[in-house]
Amino acid sequence: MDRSQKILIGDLRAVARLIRDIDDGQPEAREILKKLYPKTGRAYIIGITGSPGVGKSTLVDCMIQVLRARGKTVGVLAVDPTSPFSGGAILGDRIRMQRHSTDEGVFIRSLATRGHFGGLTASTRGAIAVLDAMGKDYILVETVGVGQDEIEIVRAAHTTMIILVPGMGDDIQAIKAGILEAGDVFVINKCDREGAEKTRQELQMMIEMDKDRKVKAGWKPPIFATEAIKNQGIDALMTGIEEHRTFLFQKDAAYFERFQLDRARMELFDLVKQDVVQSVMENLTRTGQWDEFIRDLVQKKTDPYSLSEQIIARYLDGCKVS
Ligand SMILES: Nc1nc2c(ncn2[C@@H]2O[C@H](COP(=O)(O)OP(=O)(O)OP(=O)(O)O)[C@@H](O)[C@H]2O)c(=O)[nH]1
Ligand SMILES: [Mg+2]
Repeated sequence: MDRSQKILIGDLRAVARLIRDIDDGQPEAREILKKLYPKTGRAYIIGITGSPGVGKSTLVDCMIQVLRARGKTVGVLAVDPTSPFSGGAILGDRIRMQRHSTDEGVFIRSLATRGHFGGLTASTRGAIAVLDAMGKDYILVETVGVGQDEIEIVRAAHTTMIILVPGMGDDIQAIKAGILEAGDVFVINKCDREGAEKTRQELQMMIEMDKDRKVKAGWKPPIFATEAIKNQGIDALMTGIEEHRTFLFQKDAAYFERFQLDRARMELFDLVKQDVVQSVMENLTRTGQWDEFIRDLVQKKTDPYSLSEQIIARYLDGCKVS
């Protein structure tokens, strides 16, 4: 049995090894992913994002419990680019979700993406594909932060959940650009804290003002209040996620088709971007040319525009910078 077949029958050691190889950027992992790709597309993917410490892992733990009670199998990926060596955060995730560690229907892994150029999005997609191919019904992807990188990561999700906590007024302003449009479902966690209602109102106002395509298409992102440490508000949240799922799949055929096309487009775009930059950079750095270019720039011997055009002409034969 080859490695891809082992994934398909859910061999846990093979799955763990493949995800590690993806994280390490092993070329062999890519070959296996090629074989698995046609077998993916069954799982429902939920992206969970929010600033450090808002309670993402605690919520994920609650969500696992609900999904397991419904007889669903669950894969969890904790993506943590900030701690390249399994540091505190990931250790914390493991502990928080430990009660599920002996459950065969749950598979939890963390990704740190060690040692290669900006490959976090591709690695996360790869790891999601592995969990999908092994047959998990739901895949929960936790990413830390509310910036551009996280938006890229959550583009692989069907439903994107953005988590805030009370009294994050500044944070709400900060997420205004970009991430608000990415949110399908909003959660205000730690509702035991003061200011939950005010945060909800601020967020509500921003959603009302938002003129993006999702709202136009007829989905108005709901806001849920939770207290994850006490398992409060989770059922309503899960119902909200299911409603979004129904909306996505059943609104109308054209909407779903566009959603599928958008996702495939982004998937290929992200990968091409990563592959091109990575291979060109590897070449340039190996030959020492990159450092030369940088020195030339500092000494004003040339300009970055000409250099970039020169690089494109050399490495991407036939492509022109317009
Ligand atoms: N008061 C209160 N504390 C909570 C709640 N939910 C989680 N916490 C606590 O908040 C802390 C952070 O929770 P995590 O679930 O690790 O948060 P996270 O967003 O996954 O954190 P990172 O992965 O490090 O970004 C822990 O000490 C939790 O016990 C809540 O509803 N109320
Ligand atoms: Mg966490």
